[in-house]
Amino acid sequence: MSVLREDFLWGGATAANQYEGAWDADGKGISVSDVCTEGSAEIPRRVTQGIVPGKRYPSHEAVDAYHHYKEDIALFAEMGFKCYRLSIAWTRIFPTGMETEPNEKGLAFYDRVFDELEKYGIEPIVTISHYEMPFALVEKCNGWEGRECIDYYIRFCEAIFERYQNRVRYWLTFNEINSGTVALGSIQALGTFRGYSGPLASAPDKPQERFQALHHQFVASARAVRLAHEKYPRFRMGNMCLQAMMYPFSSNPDDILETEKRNQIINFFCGDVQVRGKYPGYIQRYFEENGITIRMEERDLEDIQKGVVDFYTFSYYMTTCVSADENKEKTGGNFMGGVKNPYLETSAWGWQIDPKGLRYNLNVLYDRYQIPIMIVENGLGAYDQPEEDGCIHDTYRIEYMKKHIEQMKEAVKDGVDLIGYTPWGCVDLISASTGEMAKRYGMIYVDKYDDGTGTLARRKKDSFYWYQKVIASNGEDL
Ligand code: BGP
Repeated sequence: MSVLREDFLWGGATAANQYEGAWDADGKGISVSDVCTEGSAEIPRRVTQGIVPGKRYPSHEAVDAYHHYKEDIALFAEMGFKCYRLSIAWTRIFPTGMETEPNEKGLAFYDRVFDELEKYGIEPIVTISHYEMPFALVEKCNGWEGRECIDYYIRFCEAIFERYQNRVRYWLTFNEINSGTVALGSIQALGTFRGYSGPLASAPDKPQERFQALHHQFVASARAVRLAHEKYPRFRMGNMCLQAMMYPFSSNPDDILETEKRNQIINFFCGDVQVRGKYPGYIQRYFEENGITIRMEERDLEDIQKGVVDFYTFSYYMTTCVSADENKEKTGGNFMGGVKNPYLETSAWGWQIDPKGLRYNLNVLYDRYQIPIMIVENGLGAYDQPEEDGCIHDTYRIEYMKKHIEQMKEAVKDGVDLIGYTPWGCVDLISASTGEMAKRYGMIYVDKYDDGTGTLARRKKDSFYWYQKVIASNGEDL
């Protein structure tokens, strides 16, 4: 008998804006990611107000899954995927977000994708909004700061719920919703960057706007969940948080308290709202101390209370430390850096690698919420070097995944109800933070490079065969 449940959802994850390309095909509108330029580990990725001629926007072609989805899904099936997490590009369905009727060609594209998944018995897990809101809504109402986004989002949900009701059962309302609790989230997650052009990480931080925008996302998410529960009882609705748990750097009580405070705001606040159905006590103090006042309408708190999710999902790449001492050495990271942990190694992009942190995260989350959990992103962004014969011996990726899966199993033994695992970027795609191709996560290599060259041909890396074996043994043969 295996440690993991027999119906464990093994799979992989992608997002439309980093994967599909075809940014203006068949009536698609411009998304916030379509105005984010290329960048690299050294050169910051920038955002522009609209598309500026002469700049390179990697999402425009990405790895062209719009035209390669069939071969990719066939490869997923060959690896043994039970599920596949994808997002539906809002701008394919409602190009500016404000139309009253959906774009049929956009809807038809995802029908074709779901046909293909059905052919292989792969269960889709759909992220409704993954860093790809219509750019027109940034111009119109400063993204999610505008309350009208709630209605536009619900219109989008109504269209896709109705259309795919018999094909999709698992839905996630917002990707990494808690990225809105930090400054960087104002670009791709919240769209609150009207008028700003420049590096993603240097946008002027406006916490009042961010938390107002987040409130609108909470209401939108809750209404989507309510709509699903009322009209489509077979749906299972999940949230999605970026889980970057923080450890106290030392046993100094000041470090402990500072860590607790940051974990509350960054790692728990959104989950507390979406799972427990109300604003937690600690956020009131944070709002007061930071001069934040949330404008609410009467129904909002009731929606939040009634629209709680059925399962909790999260991305996991790293942990960081917190110290009350400002001078401690820092490390980079997935949306949020922190104090460097002397016990951990880092990836080439400075993300601290911490498999045991995954077990810790799972335990903490399950203790807190007591609902099923799914890990919907995890993986190692690395520079892959194909051999002369084209083979990619990515032993470092196998090592990374093996250690994380081991810890995931430990967490299950600890009693966590873990229902699935979908490693990020199962096929190489564009990095969200740096906009580069060179940061690869896939088990499938895509012949595509940062200068725009490449045949887009797909090749199996060593990790492809390894993951195939892991799935076939339900995680026993690592
Ligand atoms: C998460 C996002 C993904 C993905 C991943 C890896 O924050 O949900 O969209 O990109 O991180 O990050 P990156 O692409 O920056 O390496």
